Amino acid sequence: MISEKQLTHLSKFLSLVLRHQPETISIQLDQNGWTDVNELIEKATNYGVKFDKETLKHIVATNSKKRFAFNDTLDKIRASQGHSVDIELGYSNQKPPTILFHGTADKFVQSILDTGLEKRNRQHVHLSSDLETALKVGQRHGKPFIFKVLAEQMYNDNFQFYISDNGVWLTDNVPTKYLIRNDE
Ligand code: HQG
Repeated sequence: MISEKQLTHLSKFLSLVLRHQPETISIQLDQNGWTDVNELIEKATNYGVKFDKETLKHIVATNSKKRFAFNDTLDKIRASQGHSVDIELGYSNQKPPTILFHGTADKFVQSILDTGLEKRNRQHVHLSSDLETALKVGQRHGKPFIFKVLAEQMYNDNFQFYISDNGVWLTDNVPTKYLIRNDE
């Protein structure tokens, strides 16, 4: 049986190659972010990271954030969001809840108030429908700070919103006028 620690390690490795640096193991993502499962396993093995399709299925099914998804025929896999590489996830524009949350760190607050939320290295700004998730996301960067995003108002002003297969809300940018400090 594979340990929790090994599963976490593998999940991080998959995030690296399926979101950011497929070239690390010489795989390519297609325009929608998919890569062939057998090729992924083979190239990862050549790179020194060994796993089989059953383990991959286990990760897709049990990963805490459901970060990865198979296609219908289970021969392709992709990350559901979080990419820095330029791909088209193909989600359609959807009306978001009235308020969404963005978790960040204290040290970024002033800059965010100056320029709004930007996608930085990723393809989208990431938002969540619950405060708890936003807190966890913020904690990754330092002392967490939460912004409320006036998402429905943005949508009515013709900003596009997408929800990923694993429930993360995505948009291109959030201008300052749609941001409310959660401590206000
Ligand atoms: C900040 C994880 C200064 C932004 C999470 C964030 C998420 C600014 C950082 C997903 C800024 C980028 C994404 C501005 C934005 N000035 N800082 N104008 N605009 N920022 O990691 O949202 O666990 O690229 O606030 O759960 O933290 O990997 O984005 O702090 O869903 O599956 O720039 O990654 O998913 O950081 O996280 P990131 P994020 P996984």
